[in-house]
Amino acid sequence: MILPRPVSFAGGGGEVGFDGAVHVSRVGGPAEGYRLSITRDGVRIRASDDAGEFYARQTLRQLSGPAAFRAVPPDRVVLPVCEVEDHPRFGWRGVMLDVARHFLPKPDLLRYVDLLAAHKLNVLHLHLTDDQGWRFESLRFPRLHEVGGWRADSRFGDRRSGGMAGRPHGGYYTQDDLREVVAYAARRHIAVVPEIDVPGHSQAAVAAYPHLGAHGGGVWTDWGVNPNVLRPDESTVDFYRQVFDEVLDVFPGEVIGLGGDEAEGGAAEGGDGWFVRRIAQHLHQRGRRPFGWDEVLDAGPLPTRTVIASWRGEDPGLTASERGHDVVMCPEEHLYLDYRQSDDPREPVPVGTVTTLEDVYRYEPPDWVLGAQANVWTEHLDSPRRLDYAAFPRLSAFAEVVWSPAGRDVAEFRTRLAEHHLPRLDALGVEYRPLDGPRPWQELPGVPGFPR
Ligand code: TNX
Repeated sequence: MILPRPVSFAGGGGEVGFDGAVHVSRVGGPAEGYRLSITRDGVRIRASDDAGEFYARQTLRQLSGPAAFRAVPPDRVVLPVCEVEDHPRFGWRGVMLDVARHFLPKPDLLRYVDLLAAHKLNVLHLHLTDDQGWRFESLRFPRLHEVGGWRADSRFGDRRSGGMAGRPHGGYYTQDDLREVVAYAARRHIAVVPEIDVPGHSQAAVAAYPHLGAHGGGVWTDWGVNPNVLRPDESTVDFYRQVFDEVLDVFPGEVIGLGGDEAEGGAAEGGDGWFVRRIAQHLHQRGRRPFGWDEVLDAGPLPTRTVIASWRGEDPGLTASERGHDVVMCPEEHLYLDYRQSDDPREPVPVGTVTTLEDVYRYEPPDWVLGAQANVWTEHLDSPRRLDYAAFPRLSAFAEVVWSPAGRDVAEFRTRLAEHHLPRLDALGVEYRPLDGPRPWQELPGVPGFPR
């Protein structure tokens, strides 16, 4: 009944009333771990650390019934007498939200932090910049958010369709907004990892400051891989060092993303990857760990502490590990939540390959990685309702992949999800994809996709 499934659960039979009183203590044990004892004498949490206590309380909330997930939970609930022992399998249990392609307003972002916490996920990777939008307020270079923060139009559905949506899109977070998100997440034991994508996926920045690019152009209104990359010279590196210094000021966490994906042609002065190497060195010198998509492995030698996100399957992750890097797995064939959830023709804006709930659940990360993350790209997710549909319940399956011991049973998971977890998502108001397909208003007939 608990999700993600704990390491062990022993039901003692019977039930006890619970009014919120919990006896908490610290004991030695695995990081983020806890033991929850519900007996006739009361509720007791023995946790390894603060995170462990936090996760014990999440489990307690789950055992309290779906109403515990409402904005006003019941004062008194009935709990099963039981003993739960639990700790996560991986230390990086992440979700990447692409807030660049479509801006996610701050209240909705905070709601996602709560949803991650309820699933015992602990990394929120924010993809803050891309060709189609710049979402980070820069005090030094304000045109980045003022000009780069909005676009005149968007492609309607897949980029291979001829159509445009015919309306502008925009938004950005102030530095105060982002400090608030970081603090809100920290209270829920979630680290926020910002990403400023270089040297590709940068046309919003080039639109704001044309000297950064070779070709100029406005904030991009198309989707896809854009050959218009940053100009590979010292002055552009210097500009970005200043931008990253502002980012470091807002995000105190160790890991800072520099993107590095799909930079066709490379920003290459003295070889491909020159730009990525310079930025990685800068972050390293400032005491942080650079974090890049697996293409950065072609950039030449990077600081060993650089963390690699392996998205083109797991092989790049293996290469990275051989070079001494820590690896976060996010293979697109399992963990791209923008990809369609079935081959049902009613599936809204069907892009990518079929990635069912079961496909996500069956992903088995190797033991030697830091962890894994699910990536939610938002070209076709232009509202929180669309985001909910794409993310859930696949993100619930993912939470179990990164938390629970290996050797899981898909059929058992599906039953537990349907009987116990979907009612919690209902109570939270998450507009997930029902297991048997979209509700009529979740379909988007006429918006062209590109199923692979
Ligand atoms: C590839 S994965 C991208 C994104 C797109 C995504 C669409 C990666 C590092 N780059 O720019 O949004 O595919 O699925």
